[in-house]
Amino acid sequence: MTTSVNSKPETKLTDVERIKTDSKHLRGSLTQSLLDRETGAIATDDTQLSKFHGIYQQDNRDIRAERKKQKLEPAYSFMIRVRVPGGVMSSEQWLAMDELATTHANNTLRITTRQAIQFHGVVKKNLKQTIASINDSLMDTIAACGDVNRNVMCTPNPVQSRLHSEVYELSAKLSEHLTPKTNAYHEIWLDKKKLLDTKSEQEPIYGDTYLPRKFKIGIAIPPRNDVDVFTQDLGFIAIMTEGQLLGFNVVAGGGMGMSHGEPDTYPRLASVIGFCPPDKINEVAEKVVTVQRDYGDRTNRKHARLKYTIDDRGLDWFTEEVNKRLGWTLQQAKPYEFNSRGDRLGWTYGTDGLWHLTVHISNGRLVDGPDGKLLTGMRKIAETHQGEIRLTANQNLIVAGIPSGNRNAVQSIAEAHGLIDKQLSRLVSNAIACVAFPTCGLAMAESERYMPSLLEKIDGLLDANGLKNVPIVSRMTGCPNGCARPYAAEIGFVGKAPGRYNLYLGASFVGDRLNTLYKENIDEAEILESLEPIFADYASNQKEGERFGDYVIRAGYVTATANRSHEVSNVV
Ligand code: SRM
Ligand code: SF4
Repeated sequence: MTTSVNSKPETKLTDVERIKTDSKHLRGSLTQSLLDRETGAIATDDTQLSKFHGIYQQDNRDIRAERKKQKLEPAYSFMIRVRVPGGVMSSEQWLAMDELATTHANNTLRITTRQAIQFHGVVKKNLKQTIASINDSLMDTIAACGDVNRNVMCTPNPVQSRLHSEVYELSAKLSEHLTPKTNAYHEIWLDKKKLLDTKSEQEPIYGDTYLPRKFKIGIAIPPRNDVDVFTQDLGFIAIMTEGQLLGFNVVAGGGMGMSHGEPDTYPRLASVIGFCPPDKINEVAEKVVTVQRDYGDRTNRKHARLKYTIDDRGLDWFTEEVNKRLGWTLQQAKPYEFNSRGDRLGWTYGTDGLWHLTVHISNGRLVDGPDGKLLTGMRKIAETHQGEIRLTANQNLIVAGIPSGNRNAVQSIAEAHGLIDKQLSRLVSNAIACVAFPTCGLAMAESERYMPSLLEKIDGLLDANGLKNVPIVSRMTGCPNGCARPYAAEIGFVGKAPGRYNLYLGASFVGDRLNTLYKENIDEAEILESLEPIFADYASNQKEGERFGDYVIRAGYVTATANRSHEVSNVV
């Protein structure tokens, strides 16, 4: 937080707070902006409000300089994020998304790191129609972005299918409970009747100015921590006894975002604050949200996430405040154990007697390209498949609930369209990357478009050291915001400038320890030079079953970072 001359904390609210306050519950001048045919953009204030409706204004950065030279406005288009609570959708819904991808977007569908779907490249004149079509398929985009609770994540575990459906139902209800109640979305995008008196409209949980910043919830079903529960503002860890759901451990204060060179910003893993019964998760989430609503920093957006509220005031204060608002006390957390974060690719047989096929999608981008006709393949599967399509936190897809009789048909389509790749390395199957160029306005380096070629080279090094079958969690982002949760990766690459990355090492395999900065601002040659001797050392000196992330700490390449990491090189 900045301080003024008299040393009192700066209390001036951020401009986004003004925009929210003046917006009449997120209406702003969005309707007028959509009608303005002079420009492909929307009004500046509306670019903040559109996020609450799941819409980001972007421009194609590949051609930004050229357009400027030609004195043209940037090539504006919009990214639309569709909420998919728990990542579960029907085949019909998949087909509806596919149709929009090919009619209004850039012929791709993007599975996000939070189990949602993104369209890129939608131009202003098609925005309203696209949102209306999304709603026709019983999906929506409200609260997919903005200072509210985002898509609620949930382990889409196909093996423990009965438990999954119980926990999934809870995550869907939680998502609904925390959805903003404003009528603005329906008025602007769906032409529903306008409320004449917006003053009497209530946002019972958020209040008129919503939250100070984005808020994220994930629910993990051990032994898998695919949702990276400790990176969430609020996480729930399902606790089972003899296959029955007993309740959830509650964790709070996770978050990845930081800024280069600003040590007051940092990634943090969530702290365990207690346990609650299954029927109490909405109540617990609501109280945590209201504590953050009332105490989060509205004067500095870089210091506005729950992790800073907790660190500024103390975990004990926070837990007490939540308990006070609940009117009862969270119980003591119960033991749990995680053993993985990646998806189990290929076929699994569920406790529901149905088959599930998990398909690897490189960095979540479904496109018809040289590596296969992924978009067409999934369309054909969805046309024949009656069950669900589930999106994973590792940007993959599960064709879920396939009766034995349909298994071969799905397998044939998947094979014919390059959706099943038997050659996939362990490194690649455990990797994720954020979008970055050309659409992300904050990207400093490539990510999604670059990571596959870098991984191929790293795989070469692993292979040369006999490590090709060792699973290692690696993640890349094009900037320090952390959209692919890179600070929770055993090997993390964070973009610093075109072609240059910070290299982080030493997070735990299961996601309960952050990594540490090992080398700063290095290019591809330096990345490979840095990793090669470490792999050789690991190959010769690892103890049985010792994970790469643990080894680099024991061998002294970096020191361990428990739950809060700074951008200070910690090489020992
Ligand atoms: Fe993110 C901003 C993409 C998950 C932390 N994120 C952005 C924007 C919208 C850029 C912008 O503000 O203009 C990116 C749009 C790129 C594009 O062209 O599509 C973007 N974030 C993504 C996605 C699509 C990455 C992906 O490859 O899948 C993910 C969408 C998730 C979803 O469905 O809701 C995505 N973003 C995350 C995650 C991971 C997570 O939530 O599990 C994080 C780290 C966790 C966290 O929030 O701390 C994350 N995104 C950020 C931040 C930093 C927030 C902070 O506290 O500092 C920003 C920048 C901001 O908010 O100012 C950001
Ligand atoms: Fe964009 Fe940075 Fe997020 Fe990547 S990590 S999508 S570059 S904001």
